Amino acid sequence: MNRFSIRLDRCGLRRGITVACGLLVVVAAGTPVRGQCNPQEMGKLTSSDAAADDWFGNVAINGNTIVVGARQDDNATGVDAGAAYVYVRSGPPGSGVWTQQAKLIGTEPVFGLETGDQSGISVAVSGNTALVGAWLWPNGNATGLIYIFVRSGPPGSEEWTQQAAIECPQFGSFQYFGVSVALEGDTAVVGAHVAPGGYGGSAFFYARTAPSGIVQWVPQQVHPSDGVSGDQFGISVAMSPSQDTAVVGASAEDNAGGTDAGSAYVFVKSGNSWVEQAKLTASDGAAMDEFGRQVAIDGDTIVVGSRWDDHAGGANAGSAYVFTRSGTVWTQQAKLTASDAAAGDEFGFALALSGNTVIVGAYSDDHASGVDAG
Ligand SMILES: [Ca+2]
Ligand SMILES: [Ca+2]
Ligand SMILES: [Ca+2]
Ligand SMILES: [Ca+2]
Repeated sequence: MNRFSIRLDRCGLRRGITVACGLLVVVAAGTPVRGQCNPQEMGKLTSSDAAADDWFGNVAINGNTIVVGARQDDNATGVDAGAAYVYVRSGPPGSGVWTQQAKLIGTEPVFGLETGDQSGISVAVSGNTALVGAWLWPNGNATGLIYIFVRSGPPGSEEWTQQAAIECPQFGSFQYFGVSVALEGDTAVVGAHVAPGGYGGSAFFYARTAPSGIVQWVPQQVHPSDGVSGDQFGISVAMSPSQDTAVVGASAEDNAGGTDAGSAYVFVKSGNSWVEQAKLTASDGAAMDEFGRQVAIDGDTIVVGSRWDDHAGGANAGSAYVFTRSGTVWTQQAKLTASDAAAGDEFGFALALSGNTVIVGAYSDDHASGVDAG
């Protein structure tokens, strides 16, 4: 499964990023035109030790920090063990230079990162904390593990150290814990889209606490209320910056739209517990849309990608749906498609949302640079 993601900074397009075929391009918004941004490329990031088939390009951003996963990176821990790279920006707002600050490679206390674990399949960053998912750990058996790294030290000489390695809370292979991760402050959510139990997958919420000065990440497992095996609940996750609402995609859920039409579930924090608030589906959902393959949230707005949606643009041209919350009720506000949509674009495969701005990736879009250039 090829996977790209976009995380958008709170400042919206001024710090947007796009991904195409493993090349990461940092853009800044130039002079806006009606209804559109006019992004200017700020730079192109590659890793200091880039090599063939690293699959560099799962991205997250917060403030002046970008984290990029390279899940097929070969390193001392093994072939395709994977890694994540941290970049920081220096210079004036709206411009500046991005430089690599660290390469993050997880160290699991018992088994360690191994061949085929693909750490970096998912990444998240908030402040001085980064999460890196290793969905195929251990040794490609796909129980799944996440690593948490923290940054400390004086400006100019910060260092990243591993704060925790958290294994999938349930025993067993092929759960893919860490296929998706999201982090805001001390609150994280991690997907495990093939977790057992007949629920169709799981998501695990984590709260970071430090009783007696010892940092702990305390989990809570959630399932969809109507989940059944094969739903792929947890394939995507997103956490609101307010840390009180999250959304979890279930891209292979069967519903009124058809087989594998897909859905997304909203969870809200009630006291110390996360409870389901709503189930989102597309107003015009159809079989095999994969609605929920990617999700994004900010405040009372959620965007859900439907990369295999067929519409006037063509089969599998793809779309994204915007939902807004009033009180506790979520309703569909808009359906987004590309102005030049064409068959097979997979618009909606990657998403980012900040305030009133959405970025949607279409990684199989054909244009002047080539077929499926994205
Ligand atoms: Ca490799
Ligand atoms: Ca299904
Ligand atoms: Ca389709
Ligand atoms: Ca194409």
